[in-house]
Amino acid sequence: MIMAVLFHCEWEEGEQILQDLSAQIPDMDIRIWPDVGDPTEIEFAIVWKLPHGELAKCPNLRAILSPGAGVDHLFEDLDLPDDVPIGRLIDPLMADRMAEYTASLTLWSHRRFDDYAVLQSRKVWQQVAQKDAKDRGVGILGLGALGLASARCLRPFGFALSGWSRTAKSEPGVTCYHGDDTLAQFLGGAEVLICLLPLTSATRGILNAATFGQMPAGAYLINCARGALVVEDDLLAALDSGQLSGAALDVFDIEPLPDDNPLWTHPKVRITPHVSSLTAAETAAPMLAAQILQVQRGEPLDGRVDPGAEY
Ligand code: NDP
Ligand code: OXD
Repeated sequence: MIMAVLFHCEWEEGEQILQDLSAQIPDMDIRIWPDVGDPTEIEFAIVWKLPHGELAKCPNLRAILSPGAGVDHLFEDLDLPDDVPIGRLIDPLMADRMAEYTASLTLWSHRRFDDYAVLQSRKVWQQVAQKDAKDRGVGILGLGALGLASARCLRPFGFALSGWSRTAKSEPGVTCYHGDDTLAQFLGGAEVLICLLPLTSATRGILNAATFGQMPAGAYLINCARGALVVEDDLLAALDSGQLSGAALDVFDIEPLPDDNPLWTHPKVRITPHVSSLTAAETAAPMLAAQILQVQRGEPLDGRVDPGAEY
């Protein structure tokens, strides 16, 4: 019987991932969706935002692999087969890329460059009060692969670092909180909040009027995870009231961000187009090929997702 891989990834890097995969698993028949052929021949799916219902048509799937770190795009498919292992990328290069982004924006906010940009626009020579890093609380929502890399990148600056996760964690130089009961306490110390949570049923809309209200007045939000973690109207209200001093947003509920979205022109918002940590073919293709081989050999799957937790 022919065994095939279904591939769907519309990123610019998708073409290179495909080429590298073809070289690394030459005996596999890679089929680019929608040219699935006989769906009973599909053994593996490497898919990003595949239209919902398509995986359910492949009865012999042995693994579903995300070419990114997030798997919310899979769990949003109500017809996702529930008995097939799901793998995601845990890639040190992506962690480095994310840490560069979150550290840059943390320093940007800490050193008040937005305030200086406003003063410059008015030709005002004025020094703004500056805290030392040890007095600046930086909180990281999500202490997983990317959250931990961000914490480790920021640690040498001496910030008062804290992190929040679902299960207990221990990380030098980071005050670790876990579980819903500790969220308010964690947020109370987050003058800069870096969001690196997966989007799940438990985290959707977690950043809202109530949780913004638990942060110190004038806190700064950096969201690199998923747009739907944030209630956008509440974010706009918190920015307008001054509860938040600003936000750096890389991800949005609807991407690309529609032209008429007020975030585009909000003076306190910095926008990047979902670039904080792009998948790199150079590292992703070998990891995806290795995941396929692991399943074929009956070995544990790297980056295996817990379907109950949705990440
Ligand atoms: P991980 O799964 O490694 O880490 C997720 C972290 O969130 C873990 O610490 C986990 O807790 C915590 N968490 C999950 N659910 C809850 C909850 N209900 N309450 C408290 N904590 C929770 O993910 P990654 O670090 O690899 O990636 C994080 C997200 O970043 C991805 O899901 C994706 O959406 C986004 N991303 C964005 C990119 C971009 O370019 N903008 C690029 C790559 C990823 P615990 O440790 O206890 O399990
Ligand atoms: C990812 C992403 O999850 O790029 O990898 O958003």
